[in-house]
Amino acid sequence: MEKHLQELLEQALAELSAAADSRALYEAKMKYLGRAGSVSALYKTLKTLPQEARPAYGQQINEVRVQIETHAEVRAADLAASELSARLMGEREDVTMPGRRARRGTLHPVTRVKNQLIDIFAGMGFEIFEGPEIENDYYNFTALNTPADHPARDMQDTFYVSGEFLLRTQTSAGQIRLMEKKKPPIKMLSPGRVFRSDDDATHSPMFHQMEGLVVDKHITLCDLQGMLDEFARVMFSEASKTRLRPSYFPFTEPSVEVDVSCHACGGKGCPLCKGTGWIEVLGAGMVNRRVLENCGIDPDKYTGFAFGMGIERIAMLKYGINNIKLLTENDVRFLEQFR
Ligand code: 2U9
Repeated sequence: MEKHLQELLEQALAELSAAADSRALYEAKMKYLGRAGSVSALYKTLKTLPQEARPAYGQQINEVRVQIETHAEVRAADLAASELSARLMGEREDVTMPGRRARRGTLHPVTRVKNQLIDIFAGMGFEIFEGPEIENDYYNFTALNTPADHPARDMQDTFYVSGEFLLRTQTSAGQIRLMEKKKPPIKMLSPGRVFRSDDDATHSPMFHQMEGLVVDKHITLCDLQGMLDEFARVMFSEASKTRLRPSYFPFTEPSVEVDVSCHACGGKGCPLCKGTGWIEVLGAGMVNRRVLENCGIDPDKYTGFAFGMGIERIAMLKYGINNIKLLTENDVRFLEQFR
């Protein structure tokens, strides 16, 4: 090989070897093999040579070009491999590093109490039935023996949607719908949202109710109290007792308010039970015979008991919550206490 070609080749190979990265390698290669590169310039000198000298010189230039190309390829592969491994080293994950702990959510206290109530009553054989939130006047009031002039129908208590349609004030409206279709024995539990125009520290315009209904032959108030005793023991304390006080609801006769012995003081008297030893927890009674008749059930053959409670009230009593608004504010500091 001609001396100047040999020198050019050695210089090119040295520069390719010295290239520190792919970019520098590309530039070094272009310096020799690019359109304006030194090797390309050599090809242009061919036509200045005598005809017979051209093939041998041309072959030598080719050899220089091929050697530069081959060396550039080998060098490119080396650089790509070392650049990849440097990148991988930089990105390497430390699998032994402790993970960032994800903050786990909690069930809302109303959901917890609702689930617990469903567990208790489903365990006693109650079926769950959820009716519509928008009801008509008949199912929400008339069928439940609440006549047209009853104060519960007052515009100030009930949210009317339009005409005869309203936001249900009690889940028992849906129970009537089911009773029209299903004949006794009936044992159903209706959890759901209800709406009343009421707003203070213990009342909210929307709250959750749980109403239960049992209709069969020979059902008595004793059956009701036995079942509520079991509910109070599971929900509040193993030592809980219940007592019934006379009351009035249009849909039950007789009607009762149900008190549970205070779970905070065991019945001795404390601020929670206002010194009485008892806490009013729910309302109940024997289903009014007119309600049974409205659903096509013969009240001389069948009797039934019904009860109703506000789930927020149970949650407030159970967890010592003094303002119902805490249950709708969704303050995480409040909610995360319920684990
Ligand atoms: C049918 C017939 C009667 C359900 C009952 C109560 C008594 C009661 C209140 C408790 C607190 C509503 O959420 S609250 O404001 N409920 O006192 N509810 S008896 O009576 C029924 C249910 C269904 C067919």
